[in-house]
Amino acid sequence: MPIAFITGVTGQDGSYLTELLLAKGYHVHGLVRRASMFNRSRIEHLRSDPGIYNKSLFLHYADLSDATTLRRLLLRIKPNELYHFAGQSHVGLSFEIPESTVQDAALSCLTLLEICRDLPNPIRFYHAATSEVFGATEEAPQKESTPMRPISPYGCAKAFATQICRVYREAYGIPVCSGIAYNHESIRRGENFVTHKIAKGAIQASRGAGLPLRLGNLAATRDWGYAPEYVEGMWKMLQLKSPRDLILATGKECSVRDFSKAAYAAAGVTLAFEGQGVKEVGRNVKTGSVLIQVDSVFFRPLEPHRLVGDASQAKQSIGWEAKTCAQELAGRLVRELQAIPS
Ligand code: G4F
Repeated sequence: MPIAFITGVTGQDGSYLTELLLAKGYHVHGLVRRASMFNRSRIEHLRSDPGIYNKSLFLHYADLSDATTLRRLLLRIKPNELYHFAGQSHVGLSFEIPESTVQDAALSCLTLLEICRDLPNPIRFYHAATSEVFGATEEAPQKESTPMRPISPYGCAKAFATQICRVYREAYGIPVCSGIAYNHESIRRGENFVTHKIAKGAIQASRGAGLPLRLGNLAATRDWGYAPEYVEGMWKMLQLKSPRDLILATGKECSVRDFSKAAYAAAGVTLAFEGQGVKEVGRNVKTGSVLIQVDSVFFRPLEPHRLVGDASQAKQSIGWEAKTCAQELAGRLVRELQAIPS
């Protein structure tokens, strides 16, 4: 039975991947950051299942900076596959806390590679890279060959990690690959990411509750897909005989404004936008009330140009293709959040 080790097992991708791997008969070992209060809500349904917890799912508590502990764990567990997701991943926040973000996103990856280099048995290693490495790119859609031009501390750290993974693959033969994943969302996404924030705002607006939702750059566009589909692509990437870097994306762009319209429509509210820049508002077409306002607090010092990915190599080499587009995703998030008892 294959054994996987997942850093960031309590996050969105870690939790979906855990479910996928358990269903495939893996034993999954997850790394959880030490804290006085744990946030394990995304895997609580697995942790509280006596047929799963400590039978096929095992949790280990350590920080990414505890290199000795990580080495000891990997030597003892001897995983076949390692998925590295852990770390601060909010782009806006990375401008506020750049040092710890770079520590998490860049140096921890190097630490894990160094450990893998010394292990007696090779571990297949998935590194969670991101479209943020392309930043101010002039090419759209981006391909695996598109030059990296990151424009955030997080993007810079991920660009380093992606490059160092390639170096260790080529120099030491470590079977490591970086999945250059574009935004992938679900109801397990943190509430400070824009899709979750909008879906929640749409539900509140449909119930007639609360103040207008405050958002940042409405014109920003992203290539948004559905997270469970992406973790399947990540697993497939590691099954390649010679793992290589691949883009995981839908290939379609959607603005924050259009995502909001789709989410509010799914909640039964028709939105129309008027005004420009920080004066732009989203109104309820029926009642005329302002439901969305722009707040410059949520703007970032720099915003990527046009992040949209060409995933044709993933289709060719691992048969992976995104199925859910941004509009469908918006509706899905609203319906799934509505179904959660409050
Ligand atoms: O939801 P976001 O914060 O995601 P972002 O910055 O694209 O990053 C996510 O996807 C990347 C690619 O996969 C990952 F590397 C990264 O780790 C993370 O998972 O923001 C999306 C867009 C941005 O352009 C932002 O400026 O939405 C814009 N936005 C507008 N108003 C907002 C808001 N973003 C947030 N978080 N909150 C707002 O109120």
